[in-house]
Amino acid sequence: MKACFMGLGYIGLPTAIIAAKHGVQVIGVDINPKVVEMTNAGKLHIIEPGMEEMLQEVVKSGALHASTTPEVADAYFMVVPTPFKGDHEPDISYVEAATRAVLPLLKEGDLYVIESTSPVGTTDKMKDLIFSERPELKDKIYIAYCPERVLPGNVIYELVHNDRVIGGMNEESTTKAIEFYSQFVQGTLHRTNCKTAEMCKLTENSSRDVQIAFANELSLICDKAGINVWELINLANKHPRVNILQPGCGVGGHCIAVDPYFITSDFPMESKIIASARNINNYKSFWCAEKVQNEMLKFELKNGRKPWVAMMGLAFKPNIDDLRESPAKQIATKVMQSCNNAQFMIVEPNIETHNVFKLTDYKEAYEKADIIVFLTAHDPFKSLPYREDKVILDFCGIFKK
Ligand code: SAJ
Repeated sequence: MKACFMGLGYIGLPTAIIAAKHGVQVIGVDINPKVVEMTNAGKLHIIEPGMEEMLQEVVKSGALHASTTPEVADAYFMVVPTPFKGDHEPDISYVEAATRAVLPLLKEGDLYVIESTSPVGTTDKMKDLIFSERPELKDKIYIAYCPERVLPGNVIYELVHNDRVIGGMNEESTTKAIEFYSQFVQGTLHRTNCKTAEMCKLTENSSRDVQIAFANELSLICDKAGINVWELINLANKHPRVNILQPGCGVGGHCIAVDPYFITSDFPMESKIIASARNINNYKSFWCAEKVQNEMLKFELKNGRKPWVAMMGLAFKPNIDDLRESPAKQIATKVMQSCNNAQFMIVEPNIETHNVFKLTDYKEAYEKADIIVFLTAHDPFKSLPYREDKVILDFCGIFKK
């Protein structure tokens, strides 16, 4: 069995590597020649623990090779980005371009799968495109949608152990896709249709966004009411049927802050809670930035000098080194741009250097700063002692008590 993965990003590359490790002959395709070159040299261009060793193994054994152009295979996987265009409208042009690239190679009996997070109806659109260009393949190939659900940082485990939802354009397509994924997935493969599978992916991330928005809304209420939100949530969660998530400085990353817009854009009248959750989570970052600016002013008025401010954590979530789409980074940037005469120390223990920020060691910054702003709940911060003599803005629950 030969499989062609279109897109060697955060999902395409790990999936290609795991498939290759489980006996599939894999060709990985990316439009970026640098990515192709690095992959063929056994060098991982993404950040994922344990993945590089596995890449080297499959490149060395010949099970995986990368190229800028697709090759004839038995199964084709579209694992390309679906970004926004205009005002949060999903842009499926990469899925379409990848589909057009494999169109001439498709033959009877092949499997075509979309993994990219996609608006509802995308698989049907690609099916129509394929059959309009290659009408002789009608009823002769298998088409399915199968979203990924892996958590960055834990991809090797989750790619194999998570359950997956597989939605074919017909029963035969679902069965064919299940046959492929069962080569390396140990979790249960759940059957459905394309539209439900597309909506399922959007629902999972929107559900988490709504739950985080609830926690963030509580944090705003508690700030006004003088209640410790962390204690409150901990106590409420003692109820057997309550499970509130944690507030933070906003929602970042490439999925949870993005995917809900794929629903709100297509169903604006119906998706009230989903849209509102997006607004609350975006607003939380502005609110945090304003809090910092206010504390800086208060400090200056009280002490007659500009404060030293430590921004603790830049990554989009705890214990990773991924700064893309990070609310912590946005807040640090916004505050620094609006107050260029204050003294800032930027801390991110998971990276060594940054091309914009000069980084300071976390213990040194904590010692030296007058105002400490905890933006990302990295583990090392939790061992710092609470200091009454400093202004501490704990947006992510480092000192929950
Ligand atoms: N966050 C909070 N409070 C919480 C939990 C998270 O503020 O209680 C914030 C994080 O700090 C971060 C953001 O939410 O800024 C997103 O982090 P995350 O850990 O919730 O999720 P991601 O974006 O790393 O991965 C998600 C996962 N989806 C779900 O948990 C439903 C993952 O399983 C998906 O595969 C991934 O999106 C994806 O690619 O779609």
